Amino acid sequence: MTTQVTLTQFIIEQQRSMPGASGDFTSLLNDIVTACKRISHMVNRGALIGVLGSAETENVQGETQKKLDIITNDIMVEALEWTGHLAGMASEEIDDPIDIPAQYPKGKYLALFDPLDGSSNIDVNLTVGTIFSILRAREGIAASVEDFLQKGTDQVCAGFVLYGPSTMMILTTGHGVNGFTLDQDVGEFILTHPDMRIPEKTNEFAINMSNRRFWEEPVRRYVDELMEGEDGPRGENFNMRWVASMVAEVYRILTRGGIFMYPFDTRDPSKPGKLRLMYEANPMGFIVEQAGGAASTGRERILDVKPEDIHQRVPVILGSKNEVEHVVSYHQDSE
Ligand code: P6P
Repeated sequence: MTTQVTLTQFIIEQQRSMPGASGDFTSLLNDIVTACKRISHMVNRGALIGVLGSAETENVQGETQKKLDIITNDIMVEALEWTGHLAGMASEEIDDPIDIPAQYPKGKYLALFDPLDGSSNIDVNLTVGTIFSILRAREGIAASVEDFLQKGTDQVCAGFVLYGPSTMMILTTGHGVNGFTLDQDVGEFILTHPDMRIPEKTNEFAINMSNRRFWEEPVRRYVDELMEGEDGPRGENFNMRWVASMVAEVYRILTRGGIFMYPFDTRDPSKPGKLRLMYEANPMGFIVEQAGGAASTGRERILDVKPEDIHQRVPVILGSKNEVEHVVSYHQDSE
């Protein structure tokens, strides 16, 4: 009989190793897991229950929302607001911080999330996911906007759930990265990928090449050299992938290495990148670093960026350490 370790068992055993752990965090994580199981079921049912397509509304990012963007946001909020573990929430889909209703106690954590990352792929049945980040709050006090503006290094936990051929949860609490696969028959996430590590070297890069004319020179120089292959300065050939779903790209990098870039973009100087710091770049940066990779804006470590706004965007260059350092060195050269 193979002893399968469930996510619940894994979290409780980790809690035992933390002196003074009250079990609040364990309970919060289990509530997030329940929400993500519900989202997995909803995403999987898709066209069968009429949840595909546009909601004909826009989010704070000015992006047209899919029906599932709103549905999954509501699932996360409804699963977490009553638990007494949170002092507030922030979501990609909601302009302002989400208050905990007065009838519920305020807890000692903040949850920030992108409820359905890559949702432009949902109508074409490609992998999407939920990304979440947990910060500490001022216990028992309703969170202010300033309470959310903590650096990525202050994260207690970061994770993402992939809704793909398998539903998987990738999680870090600062002690490495572990992957769990949802056993749909049992309804439990099972530890299938313990202690995930990103290979330092890679020959695979991910970037949306159609934006090349908007990149800064260091990124153009780096990508052009990859494209020159073995005849160019790198002396070897590279492969490219672009799924347009960050969760899928990051999981691929965790399993076989690679570098993912959504760099500074001159299209709109008010938007230094497309991806959002608080609930995309920071959680993914925490996970990638914990797996032995690196995560940079090109000019500074993502986890060191001092947040100014809950929905602020940053350039993102993350993955195999050697390649991220290569891109950073080209930014330094240009300065
Ligand atoms: P583009 C999805 O909308 C997302 O936020 C990330 O998951 C993904 O990496 C990126 O945007 C894709 O952007 O411009 O290629 O559609």
